[in-house]
Amino acid sequence: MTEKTLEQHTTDLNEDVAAIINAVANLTDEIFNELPHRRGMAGTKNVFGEEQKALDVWTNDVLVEELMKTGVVRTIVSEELGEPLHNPEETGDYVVTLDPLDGSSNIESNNLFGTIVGVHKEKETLTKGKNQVCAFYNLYGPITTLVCATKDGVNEFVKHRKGSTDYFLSRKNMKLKEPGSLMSIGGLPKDWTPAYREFVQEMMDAGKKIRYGGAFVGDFNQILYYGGFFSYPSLVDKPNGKLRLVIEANPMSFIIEAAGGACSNEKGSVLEILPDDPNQRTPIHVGNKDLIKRLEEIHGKY
Ligand code: AFP
Repeated sequence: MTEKTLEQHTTDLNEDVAAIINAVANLTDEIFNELPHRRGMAGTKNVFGEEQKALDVWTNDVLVEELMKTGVVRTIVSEELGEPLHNPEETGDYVVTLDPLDGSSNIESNNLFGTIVGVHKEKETLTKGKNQVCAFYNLYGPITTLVCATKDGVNEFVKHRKGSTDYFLSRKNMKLKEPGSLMSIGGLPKDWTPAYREFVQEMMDAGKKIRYGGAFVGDFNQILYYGGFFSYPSLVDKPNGKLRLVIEANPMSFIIEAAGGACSNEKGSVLEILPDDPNQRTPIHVGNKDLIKRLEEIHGKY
């Protein structure tokens, strides 16, 4: 029997949430086909002072336009916009967070990158990650997949390139494997805190294998498949680490919890943090529950 398409799957969801997922999914071909042609700099900087790649800027523009067209999105918080963008009609119940091209420094080296989306149905623009109703990401890899989570679970859809070009359900109700085998760790080891060093040493002694590719979407995706953990920890001179709470850490934390895992900022769940700035950063650790628990135990000793 042929598996369900993404569009068929979304008919089981709230229709507004379905419209948001399909708006992003329907742009996959357009974005994918553009990838080889926009690998240079756009010549502008985002709010983090980082040079924007042509592809980042372009992808942001097409996604924002399509999401606003759904009529259900009130506000978009995007890495590339700087400030939240409000729908001028002030209609729509949803706040959508967007990292249009996560891992954009991988564009030139041709390593993995993708799009991360979080969906909130809240009056406030900035709310806790636990209030998300859905989160998903698109991975434009050799095989293009869309991994989508609601509180009911996580499913992976694969984009077909022969015959029908729809997304088809490829992994149903994904759960992290026990025991997890991988660790994917960001930040320079010389800048790790003593607590984090102790944790990593324990994980290495326990036989975890290191695999890191430099894009949260790609690194997270392998943890979702093999189990283990992904970290971008607090660093000695950067206590908030590197990754953005609202657009990166929250959607991925929501997905890991829906897959039976846990998330942490070294003190507690990332999903409990009330953001006060759309661009704030947080240490982030996502993975199997027992590993995240152990990470917090070790940090608690210091
Ligand atoms: P870019 O989008 O600037 O490439 O940053 C990617 C990212 O935000 C996240 O996707 C990675 O996990 C992390 O930064 C990689 O950072 P390092 O280059 O310090 O490993």
